[in-house]
Amino acid sequence: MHSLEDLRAEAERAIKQAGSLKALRDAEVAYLGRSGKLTQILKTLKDLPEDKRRTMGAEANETRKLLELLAAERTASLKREEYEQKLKLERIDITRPGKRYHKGGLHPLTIIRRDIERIFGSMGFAVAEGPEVETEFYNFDALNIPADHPARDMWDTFWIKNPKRDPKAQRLLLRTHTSPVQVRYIQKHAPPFRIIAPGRVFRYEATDASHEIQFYQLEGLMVGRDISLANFKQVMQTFLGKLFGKEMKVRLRPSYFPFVEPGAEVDMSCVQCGGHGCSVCKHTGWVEIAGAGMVHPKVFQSAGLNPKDWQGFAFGFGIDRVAMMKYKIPDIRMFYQNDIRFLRQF
Ligand code: FA5
Repeated sequence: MHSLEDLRAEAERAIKQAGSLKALRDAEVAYLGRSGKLTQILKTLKDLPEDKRRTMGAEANETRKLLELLAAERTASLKREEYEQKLKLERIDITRPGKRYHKGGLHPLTIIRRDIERIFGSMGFAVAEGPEVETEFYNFDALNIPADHPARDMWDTFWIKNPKRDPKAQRLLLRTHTSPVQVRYIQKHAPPFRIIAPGRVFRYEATDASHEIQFYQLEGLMVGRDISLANFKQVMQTFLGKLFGKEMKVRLRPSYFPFVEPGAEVDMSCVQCGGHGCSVCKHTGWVEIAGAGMVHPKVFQSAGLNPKDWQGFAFGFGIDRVAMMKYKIPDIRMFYQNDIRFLRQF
């Protein structure tokens, strides 16, 4: 009897003190399980004399019931405790500031390219494209720049190795300007037409605040029976006015590009100082933005068009340079460094 009482006290303690459901399960197995201590006692009953067996059997069964009841209560309270603990840990503090969600944004060059396309679109210009890996023919020859022409030096070129060493294959290069798109477009479309061709170009040259080895150009081409440079000046002035949101002046200076005749450099009034003179325009009031001119008869010929029937203007400017002026960015290389502090400002 003594040992049953001891066992009961011991088991009660173990059940009450079980700090987790796992510890409680262990205590239940240790006392009430198939080879648990109480079960062992019940097994020895059969060896006792009849009267002792009865009282002891009744006591042992009572003990078992009591312990089972205690264990059930303890299970319930442990489950409640664990649940409350979980609630406490998972509590959501709705007064805390939320986690900041970083949205992606458009690159400034993408933004300005889309603006430019929209403005020219409103003036009836379609968008054309050409390959970045170009043939020597479209980048140079068809633009009246034969292999021995000194003007080839105007464009420092990345040449692409001919892997098959096929002597008859066209030499390939990374296009140095978007002008080859003029030829590709004229070959496939009947005039009159007006297009712009934005795209990436490459030059094998040293970089500085206004020069990159890869940058974006925008080519423009308008062909008809009587298109003139006066039309070009008006188109340019309208375009710049819309892009910068104020009246802009444009002036043309004679210049040379083999694929136009006459050729010109295009200056616009300085956005920074409004034409009064500042460090951006080197105190001239003008900033150079593009090359332009009337499409050379030889270009029409190499694209299969009769220059006696058609004429038109072409121009090409650096999108990066225009973006620099619009957003007042001092160094072109900032566009390509992927510095998130820079990019987030747009
Ligand atoms: C040309 O590339 C001619 N294809 C433009 C043209 C088109 C003339 C049609 C006539 C008719 P140029 O090499 O000057 O020209 O480049 C044109 C513009 O590209 C420059 O005015 C400048 O804005 C930009 N540019 C030139 N080199 C760089 C460079 N390394 N980095 C950034 N922008 C450049």
